[in-house]
Amino acid sequence: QAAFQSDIGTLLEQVGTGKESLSFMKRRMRRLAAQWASAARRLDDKLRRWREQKRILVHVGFLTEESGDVFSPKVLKGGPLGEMVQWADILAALHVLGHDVKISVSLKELHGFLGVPPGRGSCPLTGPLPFDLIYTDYHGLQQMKQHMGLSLRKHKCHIRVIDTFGTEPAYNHEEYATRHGYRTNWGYWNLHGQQYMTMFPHTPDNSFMGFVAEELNETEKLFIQRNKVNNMAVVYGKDASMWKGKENFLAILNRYMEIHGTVYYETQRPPEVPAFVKNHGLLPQQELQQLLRKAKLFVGFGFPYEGPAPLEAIANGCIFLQPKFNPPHSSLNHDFFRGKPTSRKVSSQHPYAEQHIGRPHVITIDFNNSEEFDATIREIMRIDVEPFLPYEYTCEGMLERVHAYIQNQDFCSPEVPFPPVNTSWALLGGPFIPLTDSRVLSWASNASSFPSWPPLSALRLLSSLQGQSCVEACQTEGLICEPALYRFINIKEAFSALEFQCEGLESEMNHLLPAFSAEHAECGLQHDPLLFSCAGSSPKYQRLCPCRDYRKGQVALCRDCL
Ligand code: U2F
Repeated sequence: QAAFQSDIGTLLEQVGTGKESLSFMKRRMRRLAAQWASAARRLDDKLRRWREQKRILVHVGFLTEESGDVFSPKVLKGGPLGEMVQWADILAALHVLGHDVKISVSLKELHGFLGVPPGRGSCPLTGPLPFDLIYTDYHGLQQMKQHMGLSLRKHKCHIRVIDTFGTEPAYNHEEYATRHGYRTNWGYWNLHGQQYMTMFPHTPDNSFMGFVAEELNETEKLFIQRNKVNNMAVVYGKDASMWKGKENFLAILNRYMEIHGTVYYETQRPPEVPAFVKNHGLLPQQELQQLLRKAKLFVGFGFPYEGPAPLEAIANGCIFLQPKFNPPHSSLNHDFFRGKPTSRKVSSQHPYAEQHIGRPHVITIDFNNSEEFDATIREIMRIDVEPFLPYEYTCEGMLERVHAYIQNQDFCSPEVPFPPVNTSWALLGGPFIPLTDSRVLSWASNASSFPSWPPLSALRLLSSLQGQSCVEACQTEGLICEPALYRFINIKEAFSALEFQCEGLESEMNHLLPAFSAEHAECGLQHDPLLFSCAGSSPKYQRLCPCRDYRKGQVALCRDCL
């Protein structure tokens, strides 16, 4: 049985020393320890149930010397910290949930934990896997392939890949990606899409892992609001390159506000940062939080994309002002995303902040329009906001979500067989098919004897418009697309239930299927479950979409998912 543990002493010992990245992670764990402990108590009270203790290996591939570890030397020099924030929080969550966690940041440790004899690095693991779950990243996956050889195929259902920006099914399916131009340096592992775990809930095709931000109690919130400096702005960007070419906005901002920055510099102020900016240099996380508590505005100039800092700023009562991207940035038109295994369209610097939080905490505007930028700064100085942190980014929210994944996600059991075809969906009609309905389908009761998570009762069947993805179709009904439920709607009866008249019915490998093609009244079923995908659209298709509800502030979980 897994018992919540609030003492993180043994975790800190395990994390090891000798790299700035590890020291950064340990400082963060210590700083948030009390917050994790009180969240654990609250979740324990809420769940009150037996939880199986899992044997978990965490192999952080990008921090291994063998992968080149380009991150560690830049920790104190303005390099990316978002990944370290996330790994520190994953480790803390797994530990606090009471699992048996082992940590590896080198190939030697990986071999040791997997029981591969020293010096026989590329020898396949022959015995049973000594872990129930392995959390790693793309680098780690590659290392495991090289060093576990063929046995990786046998054990891969136990693997979870921490993948910041996400991997869409079309890129993950090796054969399909190769044939249809979705091959990248990263994808093609033929995993189940939900084995990839992202930093933000980018696409429901992947699982949302996330991280946490600092929480404030009511007294702290009041204190912060009282002490806000109305004309103080902090610019987002710890590397000087992020400020390049932004003189125009800085000049406008400087008309109204005192501008602060936390840009790394060695001996001299970087030329990209004008003299009127009060640059603090790169700050320790705790001191950055203090600065954000005073500031009214946190302003992004377009890079870095989708980092943790805007959530920290909003949690500390700042308004986050950021540029809208029109056209959106993606792997098709922007270098940063090029080669990443996703076609996701990034509509602003921080789409989560834009879409899931929004005004008054987040203001997203066209930065090409100087007048609008000027007017927005003046507006910001007039409005008051309260500190805000979405539940899914609190320690309790992260523990709840990770607990639910660990106890329920299962990529090792055989797939539920597709339902029999002699069922009568047409009886039900209406835009949704509530499978809890008393006229519940014969196959559904049959299928429900197979474990499903999210439960089948959460399924709501919808069709998309032509050119619309299932992500969007579900969203327009206040629901979320749930790829785990595709297998229940990949049947011809689902078409008649939605009143599509099929002239023909084909089963194909195409990540947009199941779908209806109006031109020839063709109904297409998905041939390969690995290609079930919420993302993707075509003007040719009206897609069939398995939607579900979600908990307020916890989009990863349906109402009956806990
Ligand atoms: C993102 O990585 P970044 O590290 O650039 O993301 P940020 O949002 O800037 O900040 C990450 C953390 O850095 C901390 C801050 C955040 O938790 O508290 N920090 C700090 O300690 N001291 C400072 O002076 C300033 C910030 C993203 F997370 C990555 O996944 C991407 O690879 C990267 C590029 O898009 O952006």
